[in-house]
Amino acid sequence: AVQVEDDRTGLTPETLKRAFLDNLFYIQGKFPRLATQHDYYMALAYTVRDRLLQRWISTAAAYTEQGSRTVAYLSAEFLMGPQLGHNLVNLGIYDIVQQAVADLGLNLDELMEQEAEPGLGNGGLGRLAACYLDSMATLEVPSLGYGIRYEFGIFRQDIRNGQQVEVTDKWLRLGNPWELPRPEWAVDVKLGGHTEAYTDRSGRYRVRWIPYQVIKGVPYDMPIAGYRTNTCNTLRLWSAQAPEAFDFEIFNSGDYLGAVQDKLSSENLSKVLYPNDNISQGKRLRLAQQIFFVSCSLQDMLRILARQGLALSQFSQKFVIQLNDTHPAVTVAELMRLLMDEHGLSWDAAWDITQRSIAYTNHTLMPEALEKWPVDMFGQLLPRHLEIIYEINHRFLEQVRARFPDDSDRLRRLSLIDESGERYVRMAHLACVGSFSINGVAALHTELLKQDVLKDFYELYPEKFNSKTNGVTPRRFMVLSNPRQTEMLNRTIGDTWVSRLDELKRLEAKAEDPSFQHDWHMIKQANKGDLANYMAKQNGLVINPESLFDVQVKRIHEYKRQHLNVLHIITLYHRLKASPNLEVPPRTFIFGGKAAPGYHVAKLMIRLVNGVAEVINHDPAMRDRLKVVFLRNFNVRLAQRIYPAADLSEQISMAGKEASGTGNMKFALNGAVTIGTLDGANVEIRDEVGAENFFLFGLTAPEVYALKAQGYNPWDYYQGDPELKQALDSILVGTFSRGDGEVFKPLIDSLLNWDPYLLLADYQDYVACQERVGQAFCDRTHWTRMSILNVARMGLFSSDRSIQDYCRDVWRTPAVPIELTD
Ligand code: 26Q
Repeated sequence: AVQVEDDRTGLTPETLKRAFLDNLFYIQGKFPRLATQHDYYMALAYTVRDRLLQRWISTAAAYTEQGSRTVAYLSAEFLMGPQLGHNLVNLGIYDIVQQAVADLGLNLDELMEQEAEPGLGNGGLGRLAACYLDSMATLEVPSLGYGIRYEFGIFRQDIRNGQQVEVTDKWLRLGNPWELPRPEWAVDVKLGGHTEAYTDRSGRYRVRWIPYQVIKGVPYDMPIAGYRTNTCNTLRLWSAQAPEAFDFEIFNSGDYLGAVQDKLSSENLSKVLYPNDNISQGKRLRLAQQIFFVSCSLQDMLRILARQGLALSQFSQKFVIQLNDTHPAVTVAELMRLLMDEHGLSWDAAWDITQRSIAYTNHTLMPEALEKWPVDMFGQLLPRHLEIIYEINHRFLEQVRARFPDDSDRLRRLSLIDESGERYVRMAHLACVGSFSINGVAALHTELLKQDVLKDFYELYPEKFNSKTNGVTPRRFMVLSNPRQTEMLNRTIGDTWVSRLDELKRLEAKAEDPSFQHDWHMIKQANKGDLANYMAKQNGLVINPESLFDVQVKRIHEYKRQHLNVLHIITLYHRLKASPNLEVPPRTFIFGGKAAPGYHVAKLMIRLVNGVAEVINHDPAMRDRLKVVFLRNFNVRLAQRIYPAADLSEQISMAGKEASGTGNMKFALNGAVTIGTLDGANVEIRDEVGAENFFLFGLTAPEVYALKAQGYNPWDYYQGDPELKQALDSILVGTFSRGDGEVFKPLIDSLLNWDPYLLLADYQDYVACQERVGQAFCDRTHWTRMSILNVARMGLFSSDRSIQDYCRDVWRTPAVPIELTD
């Protein structure tokens, strides 16, 4: 029989072209003469989506039939980035589609540029969630991501007069072809009000919650395709809506306009992503967002459980819930409430299920990032949950008292309620007590959790603690973003490394091969040329692609120390002014990253980078020697342009502050060499690539603690180092602020008086280390060899490895291969 390819599933060029034009006509309602680039993008996106849906349906059918054990990954953030290119890679049709659209006179890169990226996250934590979804699908692990469908993602960053300006991110404006609304699975979430005790018909004590407000959560599903597997999992994001009738009848009888107002305020819940990274403000709306997506997700899991004919007692066999930090930690109380109040289970039965189902990942050592909610606020919004938390705490502290008699200090430290001043609910404590697994995100981070932040919990429950070093997906951060290096890898070691990253090891044999080194260098040059063109367009600068591209891109934060990088630049500038014949390679310093809108010092740091850039880039003596560039609006799309072009990766946080870092891995995978402290995953990166291929500087975490304990005085360093003094003084007198001696005063004052992140203590070692970097870069063979070995030894840092570790040690979820059905 003649096999005719289906227009919705076929993968040949002819079928793809036909489907594409069909979608342009019937979905966009345009014919080619009228179609915009965006219309073409949408037509292509729907063409790709059709192919995903076929896999999605087969996957859902298999999981339902087999009742597969499923990971529920709960995260307030999923920083997905653009979907079109990534889906083309994972479906294995990138090249075919590129050719097909070219045949129609279109350019795939240009179409991909049309997509508004879903920026539903701040930085590392949100991007990690996205990498993990990719790896779970690739490893055929049944999984459901649960989060919030923010109408406004992370703000767009504009730079005006050297300063950050925030612009709202209306990413849904032109429609989102990558989501399917599922209104039939909407659920209600209660907020506010009070509770009442009553006795049920069998004489049991029960509690009923009379809420002040009910909000409807509507799920929107995004397909998550694995790399060259048939698996297509789901990311389910909840959108808040006013319920149909509730507020009309009960609260606002007669007041139509008032009721419409209330509806609007309900919809505010999923309106905007909080733009803070590693800092928690106790805002009521933020807590409402957390309970909203947690309650929706748990109700959805209970619906799925019932649909598959499973009993409540089987919940922990069907699902394992991974909490991405404490943002969804209210899961512990909400699952208890649902099981007891709505499904009639006893406390003990509900607690058994809860504790067996939940696992918690901690992502921070920063005290100001540990979430705590004022008890009053918590009780007003979630009266029933507060009661449950009090009861959990009561029973928990009883156990602690039995294990550690007469240790009231320990009880105070462990309590779920902080009572040292105003009373707070401690979300990390709730997560620790309510879960069977607690993990850090890098070896050092987990050790510091055990010794410090969660020490008391470690003494109580050592068996719960484990470490899972973060990873990144090589599909997005190599295959999609760095086609040149991908092609060279494929040519050299075949293409199986894409899902088995440790195979990059086989490159080591080539590290000394001059012709291989030459090709490797040329690829880096070409990537740098692309970024130089981008910088010319964006920043109006002529960049020498032969210069050392020294890059720091990440959220702007004092602990990440972008201003230490700036102090080095200023020092180099002063040295070159004083000794024009100094032999240093030309360097281009590249920065990117957003500051939380309310974080004034971080915004000043951006201003400082731009102030230094203005002076250096306009100094004729610096031409072809130094350039400084701040790239606006660092996001996933821009990240994909930057990593492939970097020579040097700046990972210079104060030791003991960066939980893991993941940008460090993306840079090294793309052949950048790292300059860094012994912090987070830098430690493991250095162990893997070898100390000789990594530029280490700075105090270690224990040295940091010792110095602080002994009494740190930044002033001593300022007085003791003329170059440091000159650098700080030049900022203070307005050299980089057009003579204004006030602007940067708060920044410099903080450094001279407190310097909580020890910039001044690490300055000298950093500058000396940068000198060694410069010398190494001048020896091209040496540098290229380091670059090759960095890539060859990145196998450990695939998110596939991280997910395999979670599956083995925490989730116990077997892979479920999917067969395609028509
Ligand atoms: C909390 C409460 C209220 C508002 C906002 C927040 C909030 C939001 C985002 C707190 C923290 C975050 C983000 C934290 C984060 O990105 N942490 C990073 O996680 C990465 C993945 O594990 C690590 O690699 C980084 O080291 C860590 O900083």
